Amino acid sequence: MTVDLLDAQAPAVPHPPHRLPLLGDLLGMRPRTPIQSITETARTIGPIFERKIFNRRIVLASGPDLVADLSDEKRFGKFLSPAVAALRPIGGDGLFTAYSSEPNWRKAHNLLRPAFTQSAMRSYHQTMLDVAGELTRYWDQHAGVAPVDVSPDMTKLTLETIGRTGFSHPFDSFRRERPHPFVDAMVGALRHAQLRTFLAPPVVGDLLWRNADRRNEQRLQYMFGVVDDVIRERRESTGPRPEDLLELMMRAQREQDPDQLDDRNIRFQVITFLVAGHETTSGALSFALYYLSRHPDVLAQATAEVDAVWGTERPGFEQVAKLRYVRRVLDESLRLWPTAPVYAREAKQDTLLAGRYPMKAGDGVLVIIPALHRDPIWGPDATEFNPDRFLPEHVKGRAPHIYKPFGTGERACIGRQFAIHEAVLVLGTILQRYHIAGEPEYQLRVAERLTMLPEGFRLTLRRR
Ligand code: MNH
Repeated sequence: MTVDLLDAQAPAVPHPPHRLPLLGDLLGMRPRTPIQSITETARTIGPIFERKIFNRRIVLASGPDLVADLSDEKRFGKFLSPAVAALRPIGGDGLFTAYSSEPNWRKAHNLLRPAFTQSAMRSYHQTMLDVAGELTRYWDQHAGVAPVDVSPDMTKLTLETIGRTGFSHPFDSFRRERPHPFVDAMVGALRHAQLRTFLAPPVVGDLLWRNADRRNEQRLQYMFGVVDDVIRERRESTGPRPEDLLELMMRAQREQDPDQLDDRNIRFQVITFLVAGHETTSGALSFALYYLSRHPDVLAQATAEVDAVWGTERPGFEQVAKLRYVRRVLDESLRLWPTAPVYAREAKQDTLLAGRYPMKAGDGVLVIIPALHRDPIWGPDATEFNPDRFLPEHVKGRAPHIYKPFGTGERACIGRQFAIHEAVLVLGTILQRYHIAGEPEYQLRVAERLTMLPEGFRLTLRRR
């Protein structure tokens, strides 16, 4: 017997007040900061609601019970939200933008997972240290002279790290006045994809966008060209082969591994790692530095830990994970500002979400991570910064599935260990070398691109 779930007595999903014909809930949105706008809506409307923009209806969830249920991998899987689907021209069937049903997703997942285990991080450690050293050489020129603009410098650092560990390809970020043209093209293409999803009214949209689309096509062709050159050079090189992500993919081709990827897919993986692997970690570092600069007690405790564990030496691989307090600062920063703020799930079958809301197979729900991370389940001080929340004794007693900065299930972030090792290493390096101070009058402003980053946040540095 089949039951039509839509006939069941189900509560309607609430929507914001003042819905208009055609425009729907568009006027309630701040187009430049949609996630922050949605997070505020969640606080007033509750843990699940829908938004209708033009004719597109989107269900958004942030309640712990809903997110826990959506984590059931038997009934739900990754959904490509409109914002992620818009990245397909950039990421193709690379890991992040692939549909789980595409064969290349599992092949790439099997092939690349070994490169992201905790032990694999050992092989990236020296490169990460080298790049952190380039940051401090660059910052030394500013120490005691002028404040540094944190987010753009963190973005230089993380792009450089993923470029070198992934593909042995330096972007020379700290030696340039202007960003590398590849970075301009990538940022332009990402911005284009985002604007195109949120600001394209049906029908007239395509005409209005024709010129912008053509410029974007040029950006993509340029990016593909750069990556294809890297791949070709590697294939033709007779010298020693670096051990990086690219080599893993090239070796699988040479050895006819069942999980081998073709050239077109390798290109999409390279671009995917450059995109997914840098702005998220950059934001995490920037928010952590922001909170350190705002909480003198936390800063003192973190600095004391670095001094106790690292002294004045360059840290070895094992010494990074020993910065337990710095790690908690990072975890708590990612709680308040999960820099990849949304992931989406779809029903694999007709089902009731959390036993209440009917979903048809293929229906999608967006998880609003910042709202989940500020849910009252975190306590009356949920919006306050407090790294002690991540003390082992507190983590142990906590409900599962209420902390999701890296997504969920088999489509969760493959780069999690990479990001954590890099971020803790860099925070330790900065605390070891500088007294940092924010500007007292600075008010946190969070810019939203594909990710979230503090904007206009500057630090004054003094060598210790
Ligand atoms: Mn990452 C997927 C957050 C760093 C590479 N990443 C995800 C998802 C989240 C996420 C959330 C799940 C998205 C979804 O379900 O649609 N990632 C982060 C955060 C950081 C981060 C908050 C840093 C902090 N990510 C990194 C780094 C890399 C990386 C560093 C690479 C070196 N992430 C990925 C890839 C995926 C992903 C690749 C897609 C994995 C898959 O679907 O198989």
